[in-house]
Amino acid sequence: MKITSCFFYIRALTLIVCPLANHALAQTRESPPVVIRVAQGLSEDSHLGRAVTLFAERVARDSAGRLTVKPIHNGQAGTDPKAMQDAIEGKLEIFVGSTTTIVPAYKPLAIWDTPFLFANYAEAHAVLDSKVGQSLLQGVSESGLVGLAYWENGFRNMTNNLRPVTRVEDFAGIRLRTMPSEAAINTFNRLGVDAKPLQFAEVRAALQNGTFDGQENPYPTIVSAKIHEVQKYLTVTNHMYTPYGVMASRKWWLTLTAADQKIIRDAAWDTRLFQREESRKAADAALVSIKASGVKVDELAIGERSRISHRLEKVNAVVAANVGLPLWIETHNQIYMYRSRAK
Ligand code: TK8
Repeated sequence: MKITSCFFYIRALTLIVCPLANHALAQTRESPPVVIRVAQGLSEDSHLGRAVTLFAERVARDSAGRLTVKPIHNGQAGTDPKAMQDAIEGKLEIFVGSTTTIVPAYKPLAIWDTPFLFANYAEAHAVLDSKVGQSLLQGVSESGLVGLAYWENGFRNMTNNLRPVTRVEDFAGIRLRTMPSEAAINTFNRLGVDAKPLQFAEVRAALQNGTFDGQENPYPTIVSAKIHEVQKYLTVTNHMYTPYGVMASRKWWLTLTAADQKIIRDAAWDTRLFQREESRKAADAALVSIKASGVKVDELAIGERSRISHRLEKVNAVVAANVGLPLWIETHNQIYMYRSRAK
């Protein structure tokens, strides 16, 4: 090969390769491939597990495969507080947990622990997605987490091994596991229960070995953790609606480009509709499974719900003080507005 033609080849090669290499470099600099671990406490086939799968597909699609979601199901990333702490420290990218379990990191979220706050699913969804719900979610960033969306754990119902509970008096002395939240503990203690917090992952064993007599959770969560297999009685109390918070690590979030943040935020937000729908269907199916497994399911006797609400007025006052009166009032205004429109 002559020197001149050799030079020509090298020159041609540089012209082709250099722009490609530069382009790849620019891409890497702006938006490197990202792995997003998403930890959640229920099984892979639960409504929550399937929602995380959908979220993963959506993120992969919208980022052309550059952002990869790696779900961690069944609490395999550790207890809820551990996963939350890891997210705060930047050791985990996203944590999906009951807002109640996030209260220790961001107190105002305790507003959602108000007993009997929501009358039905539609009302809960409307208020959570309203201005007051969303600005609360934005406030979470003070805690080291970034709130992306509210998904649904659902209306909670009480189970136990001691006796059927249909009247206020029946709650007496039941050793009940609650979530680690002041409002949850106060609610049940006011009803005469001996309420103590315990990590969700340990609930089944604690019921089985008799450390606790009962617990309270939405139907699909009970079934996902096989809690119904170690419980005799369930009362349809619907005493609290717990949202799930889809929470990103703020430390990690701030390393992302605005475009990637948008892809992830939009995917979490849009997935809420699928997740809530699946959660509702799962609640119906789970109740059937719970009954089929031999658990006796009771309703509260007529008039008992208002007796219970009356007993819980002091709990409301504590929640209002903890979250601040403006948030308390704004939330209740939003609920009343929704109710008057829904009529
Ligand atoms: C799942 C928890 C759980 C919660 C609880 O990780 O602790 O009782 O209801 O569902 O979020």
